[in-house]
Amino acid sequence: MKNSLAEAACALEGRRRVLVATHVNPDGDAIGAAAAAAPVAAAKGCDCRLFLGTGLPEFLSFLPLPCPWVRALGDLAGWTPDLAVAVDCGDARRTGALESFFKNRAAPAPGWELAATLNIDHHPDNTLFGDHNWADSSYAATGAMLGLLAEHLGIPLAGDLGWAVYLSLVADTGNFSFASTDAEIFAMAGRIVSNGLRVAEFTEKYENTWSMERMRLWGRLWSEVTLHLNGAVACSIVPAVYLRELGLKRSSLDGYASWLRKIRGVRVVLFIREDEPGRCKLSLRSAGVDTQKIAARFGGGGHRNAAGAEVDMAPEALAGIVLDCLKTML
Ligand SMILES: [Mn+2]
Repeated sequence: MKNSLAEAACALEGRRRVLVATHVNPDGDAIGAAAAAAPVAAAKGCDCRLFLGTGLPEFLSFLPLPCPWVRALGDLAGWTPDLAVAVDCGDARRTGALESFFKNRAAPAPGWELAATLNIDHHPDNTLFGDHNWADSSYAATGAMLGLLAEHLGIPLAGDLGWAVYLSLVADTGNFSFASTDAEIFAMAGRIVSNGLRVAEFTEKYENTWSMERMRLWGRLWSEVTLHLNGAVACSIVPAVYLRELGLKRSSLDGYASWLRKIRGVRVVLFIREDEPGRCKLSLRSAGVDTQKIAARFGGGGHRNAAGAEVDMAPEALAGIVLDCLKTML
């Protein structure tokens, strides 16, 4: 019962107002899982809101959202949840402005003292920070867990809910290509398609949407990739000025790191985005090398094959340290 689908289903019982939150700078699984959680709660009779503290990324704005969303808690304008659900967050810190609520139940506004918390996630280092939890790293995507929860409650994965769960599956399996892509994932995708999702229509909205500026940025970065440790590591650094010059947002780099795995012989991708002088986002992608261990050294987290951290350091210095770590691991 503890830490299970049953516990998650039970946590929804008798709730009236459910706030769904996900991690800052959300990816496809985060938005898909959040958008899937709302109809699940709504089917139990709840009024729902989404909290997206860092906004809805442009490349995911095609997804129909099931309920109103807010960027700041103040925008809830007196609407008070009796359950707050965090999806795709390994720990409370990932929820941004809701961190102290999820961590210590510090009420951001009067009335919040009565709200319980539910944590649904698939990160292996999940800290079980909810009053109720369902954390299981055997799932390829948090959205797949929401899909199972919906089906458990008798809600078919169709319409907008189908789109939300499908987005999660596609995003966290790298278009059904990572090791986490198992028969269950294909079976769930199959049920969604049986229920009416048109794959080509989804792909058109999700994939074929690039601006020329984004294409130019990737081209520039690809021309500057360096190889290390006998070709086993590909390293790419994005100075902040590149994005500024092209008028691009950070989200224009989503998916970039995984692409470098295409280089023959590369087992680890080391990708560093400079956000401001002395502050970087480190992203690691690998085949079989435990990158979560490296990210954890910098206070970050993630999965074995995909991990990241925010680091106060210059990009070149950070690259040097990570390459030293990798030298002992490869
Ligand atoms: Mn995920």
